[in-house]
Amino acid sequence: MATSAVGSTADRLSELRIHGDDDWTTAAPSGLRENLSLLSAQQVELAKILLENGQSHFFEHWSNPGVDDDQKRAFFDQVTRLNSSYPGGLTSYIKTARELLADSKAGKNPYDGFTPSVPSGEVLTFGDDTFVQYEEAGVQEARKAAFVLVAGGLGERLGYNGIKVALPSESTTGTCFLQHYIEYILALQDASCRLTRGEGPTEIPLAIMTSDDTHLRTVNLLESNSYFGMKPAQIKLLKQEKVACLDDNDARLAVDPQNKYKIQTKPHGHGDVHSLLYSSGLLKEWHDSGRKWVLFFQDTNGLLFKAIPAALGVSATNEYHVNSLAVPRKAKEAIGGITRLTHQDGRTMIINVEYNQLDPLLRGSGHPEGDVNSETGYSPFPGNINQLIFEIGPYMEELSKTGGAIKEFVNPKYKDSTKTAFKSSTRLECMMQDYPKTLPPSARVGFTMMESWFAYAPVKNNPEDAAKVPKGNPYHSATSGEMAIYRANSLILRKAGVKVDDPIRHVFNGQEVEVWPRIVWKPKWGLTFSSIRSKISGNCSISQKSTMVINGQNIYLEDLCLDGALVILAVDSAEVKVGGSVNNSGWILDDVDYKDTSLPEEVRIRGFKVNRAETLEKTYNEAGKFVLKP
Ligand code: UGB
Repeated sequence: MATSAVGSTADRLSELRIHGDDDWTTAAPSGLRENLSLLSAQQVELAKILLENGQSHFFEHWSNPGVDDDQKRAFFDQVTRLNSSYPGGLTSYIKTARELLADSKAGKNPYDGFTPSVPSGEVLTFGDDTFVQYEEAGVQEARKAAFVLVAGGLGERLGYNGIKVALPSESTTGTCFLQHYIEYILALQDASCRLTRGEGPTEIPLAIMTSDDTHLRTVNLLESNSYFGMKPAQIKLLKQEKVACLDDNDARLAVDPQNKYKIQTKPHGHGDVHSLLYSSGLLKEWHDSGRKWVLFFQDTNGLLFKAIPAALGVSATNEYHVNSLAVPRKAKEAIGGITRLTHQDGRTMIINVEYNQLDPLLRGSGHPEGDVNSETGYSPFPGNINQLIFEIGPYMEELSKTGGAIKEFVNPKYKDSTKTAFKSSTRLECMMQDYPKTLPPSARVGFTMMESWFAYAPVKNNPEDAAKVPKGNPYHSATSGEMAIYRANSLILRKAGVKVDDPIRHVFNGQEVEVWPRIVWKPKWGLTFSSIRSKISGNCSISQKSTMVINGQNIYLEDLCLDGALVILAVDSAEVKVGGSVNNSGWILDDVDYKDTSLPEEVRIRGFKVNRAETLEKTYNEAGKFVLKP
């Protein structure tokens, strides 16, 4: 049925000619010419853009009018989305793609003319006086902050079927990453408002960047859990669009292998977050409501928020426009290296050099050994953990010039050394940490280096790949991510004066890890080191086999000797002193195999499940002062 509200093909053709257009249609493929009657004026303009940019191949296999018409319209709906979601539209996308593909074919190094060197930044040691002061400064500033979680990635390396923010960060309480993050932000909000007695903004907003791969499941996770205690209006979701795939060096857009009326698309990368914050007006809204800081973070780092207060304190004290969090990096670890780049013309910048580019950059600039550890056992370049803190004023100013466009790159896998054909389609990509690349030299760009044990333990690798990680390098798996939380909490309590037993070593899913006591607390109990220290007194000890869950703000450990499992839940108005000896069989970690499909995926990928053999569990639901002393 070829009838259409916009008239017949002949009418459309003559109408276009009457409007003084060149007769572009004669050069158009017949598949398009014959279907013109289906298109609106706006869609005709888009068709012209495609033809002008060498994309006529899409129409070569179009059926006659009356066949697949809905799919043809859907094609133009997709073209409309791709054109409007990219700064400068498809013309600009294709032009940039051609330039970057030509550079890639010529083997041009994006860092040509730059010499890398190790930058200096703020190096923090957990728990010392400087650290504690920065934490306090950070909590003070927090009410003026807005958080941005980039969660549009599918996590192909992890191979998990759900969204990563729904994965439990640890299996003692089963708290998923998103809940964990939201509870930390709420705890920061409360602590900051208490410290500043409610001056200025009192709610910390959270934006979450999603994609078609993660959007609906993120909405469902939030809605089915009452937003984990946050007000729904505090959370804004920004969905990123994918970009068109490229089939060759001329930037011919790829036809979807499953559907000839569709352009194949792939994710553009986390760098989209800047243009989305800008184009949605959210950044302006935050700025106008008196916010000063924007904090970006990634989907699966269960330790990150331990580092946030001090890092924000560094930003505020040093007046950094951009502050990247970093940890010591092992050579070849899949995290970028923070590098000072000095150009022949004298320009310098401190920027992340991505893990796959650091080695060639070093080899090409007088370091023939490439990305290797120094005598310290670590790469001399601090490892970027992609936790970024921007001062909102300078950030807004920059985005008003760039619209949030970030320098892109392309990474085609060539079939052979002639570099004329690709093994599979590629696309342009961009990374959020490349934002400082367009900043003027006067911008205050710094970094804050923290110890990895308390700042960084992402969940990115599936068990099989994790088991193959070179010995001594972190696994970045669900197993190591969870064990890192217990280790950090044990070490923090040790630093606060608790005698915590040494860990044992155990192999789960082919990965040897340290197993510390399974100690977990809610963020409102232990937001900063000084708040944790203030809740511990006397002689406390915790054995290796123990599990301790602290779920309440005002729970105090005093002369507690724990050898087993202890779970305490208390409302904020209940003050509970916990002491004495707790002895029971506790909770045991039973080994499981990741190939055992009878178990849920989130259990299998960590290689163990918790067997809750015996527990002392106490709940305090009412206001008052209580003592728990078995
Ligand atoms: N993400 C999106 O939101 N959209 C996208 O299109 C893609 C990703 P990965 P990778 O510190 O851990 C980054 O895949 O390759 C989100 C830094 O580039 O985990 O490991 C996604 O949901 C690297 O410099 O990134 O590398 C996730 O939350 C290093 O710092 C986040 O972006 C490393 O992370 C990161 O996606 C690290």
